[in-house]
Amino acid sequence: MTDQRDLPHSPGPAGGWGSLKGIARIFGESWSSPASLATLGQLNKPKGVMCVSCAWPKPANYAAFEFCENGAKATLWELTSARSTPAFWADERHTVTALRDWADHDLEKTGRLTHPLRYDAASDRYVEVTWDEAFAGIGAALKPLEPNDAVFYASGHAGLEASYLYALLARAFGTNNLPQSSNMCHETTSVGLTKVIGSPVGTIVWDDLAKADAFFFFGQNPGTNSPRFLHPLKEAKERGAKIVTFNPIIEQGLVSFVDPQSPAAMLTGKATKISDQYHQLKAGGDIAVLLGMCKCVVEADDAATTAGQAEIIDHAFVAEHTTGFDAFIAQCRAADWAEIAHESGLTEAAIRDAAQVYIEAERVIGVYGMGLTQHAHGSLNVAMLVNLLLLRGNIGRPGAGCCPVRGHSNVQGQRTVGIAEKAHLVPLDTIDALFDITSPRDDGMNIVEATEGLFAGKVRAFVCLGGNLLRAVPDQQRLEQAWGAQDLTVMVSTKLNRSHLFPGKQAYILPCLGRYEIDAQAGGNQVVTTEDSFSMINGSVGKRAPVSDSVKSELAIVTGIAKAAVAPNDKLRWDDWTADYGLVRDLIERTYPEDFRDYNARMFEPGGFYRGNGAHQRIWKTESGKAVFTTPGALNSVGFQDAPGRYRLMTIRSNDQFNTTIYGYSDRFHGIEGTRDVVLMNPDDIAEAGLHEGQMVRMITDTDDGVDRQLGGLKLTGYRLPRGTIASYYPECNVLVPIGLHDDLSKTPASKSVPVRIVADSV
Ligand SMILES: Nc1nc2c(c(=O)[nH]1)N[C@H]1C(S)=C(S)[C@@H](COP(=O)(O)OP(=O)(O)OC[C@H]3O[C@@H](n4cnc5c(=O)[nH]c(N)nc54)[C@H](O)[C@@H]3O)O[C@H]1N2
Ligand SMILES: Nc1nc2c(c(=O)[nH]1)N[C@H]1C(S)=C(S)[C@@H](COP(=O)(O)OP(=O)(O)OC[C@H]3O[C@@H](n4cnc5c(=O)[nH]c(N)nc54)[C@H](O)[C@@H]3O)O[C@H]1N2
Ligand SMILES: [Mo]
Repeated sequence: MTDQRDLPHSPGPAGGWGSLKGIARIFGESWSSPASLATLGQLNKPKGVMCVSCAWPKPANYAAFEFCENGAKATLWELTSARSTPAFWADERHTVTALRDWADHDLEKTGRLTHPLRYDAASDRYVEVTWDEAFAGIGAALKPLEPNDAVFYASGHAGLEASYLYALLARAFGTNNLPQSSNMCHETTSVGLTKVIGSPVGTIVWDDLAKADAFFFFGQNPGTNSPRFLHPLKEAKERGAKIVTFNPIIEQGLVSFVDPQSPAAMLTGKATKISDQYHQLKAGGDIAVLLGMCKCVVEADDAATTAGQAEIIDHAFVAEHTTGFDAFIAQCRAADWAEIAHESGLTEAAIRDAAQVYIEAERVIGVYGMGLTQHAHGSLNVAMLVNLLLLRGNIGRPGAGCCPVRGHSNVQGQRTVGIAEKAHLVPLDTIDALFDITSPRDDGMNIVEATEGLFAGKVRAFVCLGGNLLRAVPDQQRLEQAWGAQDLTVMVSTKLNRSHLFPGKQAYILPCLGRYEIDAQAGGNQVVTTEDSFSMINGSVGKRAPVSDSVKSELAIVTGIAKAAVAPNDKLRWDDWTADYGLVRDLIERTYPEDFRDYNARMFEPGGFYRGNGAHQRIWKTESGKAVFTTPGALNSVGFQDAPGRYRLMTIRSNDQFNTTIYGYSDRFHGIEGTRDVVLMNPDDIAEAGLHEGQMVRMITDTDDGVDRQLGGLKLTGYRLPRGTIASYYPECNVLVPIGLHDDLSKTPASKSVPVRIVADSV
């Protein structure tokens, strides 16, 4: 267990007064009105508003304040009283070109977008247009295109209703080019987990959290990215459950937590210790760790069998439910500890300690996030975690399972209702029959393919339902050059961001309502629904006055574009659907009857209604109909060889950001204040490289694909990290990530293991 004194800073526990100070600072900075505080009290409760931050589930037995530090920040950030009106563009300093020198934080701080805007190349500014002009312009630009030359991206914000119609718009237009933010995120889960257990999503539900005896965290950071998770973890610790963490960096939320909801804890400062064991493995070292742990389980089972004791491996489960067991355990037996230690950066003893917790626990949940998914062999990482769980039947029974923690609040749900570039994932025959259209049957492009399509000049138009692709995607500099060459760019957004500053030949920014606002349509005020990480569907009701009379709901924008771009027919009732979202929910239910039974009636059930999951009931929708043990073909998940002076760069999140939205420059958990331009590195690595702490350095991507990728102006900061693993912030680092470096199965960019060199910066 790492002692906090080993860290270069004293972050204090997650939660506690620090979290309240963090909220108060954003409240001050974002100029939210005091009324916005009332909105916080409505978050994540039935008939309240579902938080726009992460996808962590909402408990049926909710607390008085069912929000966290970062949910509050995201809420206040959206409820800012600052407005980015057309007048902003009248200022002579605000040309699109000039704004490229602005930081992400400053662009978003201009406030909520209030009017539809069109790019005017002559003045290099955006100018106000009417909605009719915008839709007509977009329709006219889309119609002449080859359908597969247009891309319809979604970042997991928009609700299920708008998302379903967005997918319908793309297919009626003639393409399956429906990439989504999960392509950069949990696509590894969608593809890798499906391959081994037949489920593209996690298998646990809320009740399982209260029953598990042990949690194993692989590369997920609840303290920053899903802080409400800390409450069930605290409860788990109080009833004696064990938590074991594998993470190259110390994440404070996995060390200790003070529950801000508990007056006693707040007043005494009494923190709950979260992780019993914290193992700082090398970035990309998880396959070796998991192989080592599985080896221990196999050895323990052999020993128990020899001694006539109860088996450790659940052989009945293995025989009935799995394939590939014999080959896998043969590899476990043959695995060499020296190699495992070398590849993981951990000692055999440390891995044995972790395995012992696994062996002793009756019910285990394996939790993971970007630390497993964003690697060249990310799918293998996921399969290895599944191997460990399968050995003792830890999937599909109470208190046990696999828990990938999702990102955006509706990222999982958008996939459920058809935003998918892979044709076989969507019931296209049903959709065609419902709407009298002919959906294309060929696969569309994911984000990596669409980005390569842009580099090749093949992609001619991009419509973005939320997001900030130019910051989120690898090879940022190359993308900025290619993006503006398109015929059309359309961004449905709440705030200004860098993606708006590289307009296509025709370019529109379409401002949308946020989820907190009243969504009034011809049929009355509307509800939107979202799906969380546990496949629960929740209704969300906006309660605040819209940010301006000139913004539209995401659904109304989708139907506006559809009417302008898609041939009309009697079954495409875009106006009726806009008037009443309940009709759209009926359509979703007809398209996915098993998942959405009685949808309109059930959407306000406390905690949401469960969409169901085969693997949760041990129904394996894999090729063989069984859960699959995977024999690893690699011992680390990085896509390159180690070499002297070559480091594994992991791109990390600060506690003061939501993806490309930078709230501020205070990352108190990592102890980085006032700047994001840093590289964190082991002091011994710094010395060996002949550099010194505090020096300005430059990172250079160490690949030989002929592309020069560099990022300078970074302060070298000594940090407790394994040798060879370094860390720096996302999204700034995306200039360094090659588009071709991605998970081999799912093409999720390998943002947690980028090969870089470090040199002193001359500036
Ligand atoms: N406040 C806030 N909340 C968020 C977000 C945000 O940016 N800010 N983003 C949202 C989104 S879209 C997503 S997808 C989720 C992301 O949430 P997470 O999945 O937690 O993502 P990260 O913080 O990028 O990375 C997780 C952890 O992986 C560790 N790690 C890196 N490499 C390795 C490795 O090789 N092995 C192991 N075992 N660990 C490794 C990192 O140190 C980090 O602690 O959060 C969502 N919630
Ligand atoms: N190097 C590196 N790259 C990464 C990652 C990493 O860890 N490292 N993480 C990846 C991950 S996990 C993800 S999910 C992607 C995220 O990529 P994106 O989803 O593309 O990016 P976001 O930052 O979430 O998008 C922010 C923008 O969304 C808009 N927005 C906010 N709320 C709403 C809304 O309610 N509706 C609409 N229409 N728009 C809204 C605002 O204009 C805001 O500027 O980035 C990926 N890129
Ligand atoms: Mo994500």
